[in-house]
Amino acid sequence: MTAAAIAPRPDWTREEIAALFELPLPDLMLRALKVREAKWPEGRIQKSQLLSIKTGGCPEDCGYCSQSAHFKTGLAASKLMEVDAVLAEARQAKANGADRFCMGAAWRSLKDRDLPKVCEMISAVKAEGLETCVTLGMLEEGQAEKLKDAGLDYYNHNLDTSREYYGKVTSTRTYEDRIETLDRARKAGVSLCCGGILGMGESRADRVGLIHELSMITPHPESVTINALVPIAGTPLGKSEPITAVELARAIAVARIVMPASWVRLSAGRENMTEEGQALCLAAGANSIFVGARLLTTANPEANEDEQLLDTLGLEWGPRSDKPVVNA
Ligand code: SAM
Ligand code: DTB
Ligand code: SF4
Repeated sequence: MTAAAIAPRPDWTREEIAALFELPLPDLMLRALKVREAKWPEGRIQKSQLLSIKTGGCPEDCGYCSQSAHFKTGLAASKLMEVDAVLAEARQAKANGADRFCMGAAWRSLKDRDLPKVCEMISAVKAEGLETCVTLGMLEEGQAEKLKDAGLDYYNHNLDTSREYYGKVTSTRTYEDRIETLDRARKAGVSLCCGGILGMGESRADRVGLIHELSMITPHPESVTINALVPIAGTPLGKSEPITAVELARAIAVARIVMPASWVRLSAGRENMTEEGQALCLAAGANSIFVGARLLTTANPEANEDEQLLDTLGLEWGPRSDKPVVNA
C-alpha cells in the first residue's frame, strides 16, 4: 500500500471503527502494519520524558488521578517548580536520549500569573534542543499564543474516554471544555497531543467513541497518547478491572489505522505490563513511549529495562527528525 493510499481521513464513522476493533487480532495487526510500512518506514520508537512541575492539590475531580484534592491518595502537594530545577531535569532527560520533554501541572486551568514562569521554562527547555510539551489544564483566549511564542511545540490535553462515559470519570468540566482548549492550542499553531485512558471500567463502545472523537479533530492530533490506567488507591477508579494487553494492543492498532500520520504513544501503565504485553503494543503500531523512571507521580520502567525491551524486539530509538511520510 502506498503512503498516498493511507491519507488521514476526518470522516471515519463509529461503525467503521467498531468493525476494526472486531477484526481477528492478526488481521487488525496486519492492517496496522501496512500503515506503519507506508507512513513510518523507519519504524523507530520516539522517547518523551515527563516532569510534574506542579504536583497535587488539583480542584478537579478526575476519578483516576492521584493529584485531585477531592481524594485521599497520600500525595503531598507542592508549588510550581523553579525554572533552574526544571532545566536540570530537562538536561538529564536529553542525556537519557529523550527528544521531547513534557511538563505537567495539576491545575484546572492556567492562570495568567503563572504564565511568565511557564513561558520561561518552555524557552529554557527548547534552547536545550528538546521538543517542548506542556499540560496545564484549560486555556483561556490568548494564552496559547504566549506559550507558542515562548517555543511550545505540543499541548497535551486528553479527551480521556468517550463523550458518553466522560461524566462517569469527571464532573468538574465537560467534554466541550476539553475541545475548546484543544481548539485554542491549534489556533495558536501549537501541535496537539491528545488521547485517553483505557481500563477505567469503560466498554469497548467507549473505546470506539474515544478514537472516533480523536479522528474528528481536523487535522488529527499530531500525537495520540494511549494510557492504561495506573490504579491509584483512594481514587474512585482505583479498583477498576485492568485493561488486558490484547485490548490495549487492539486500541493502539485501531489508532494507528485511523490516525496514520500521528505519533501513537504507549503511555502510562507500562510499569504494570509484561515485556510481552508491551511488545504486542509496539508491534500493533505504537511508535512512542514515555521514558524515565517516573511519569508524573507514579513509577515507569527504568532506562535499562527499556533498553532491554528494545533490544529484545530489535527496535531502534527514533531521532527527532523522524516524521510520517507525507502523502503525495
Ligand atoms: N491537569 C491537567 C489536565 O488534566 O489536563 C494536566 C495533567 S493530567 C495528570 C494529564 C493526563 O494524565 C490526564 O488527562 C490523564 O489522561 C492522564 N492520567 C492522569 N492520571 C492517570 C492515571 N492514574 N493513569 C493513567 N493516566 C493518567
Ligand atoms: C498522558 O496522556 N499521559 C501522561 C501525560 N499525558 C501528561 C501522564 C500520565 C500520568 C500517569 C499517572 C501519574 O504518574 O500521575
Ligand atoms: Fe487535576 Fe489533571 Fe489530575 Fe484532573 S487529571 S485531577 S485536572 S491534575
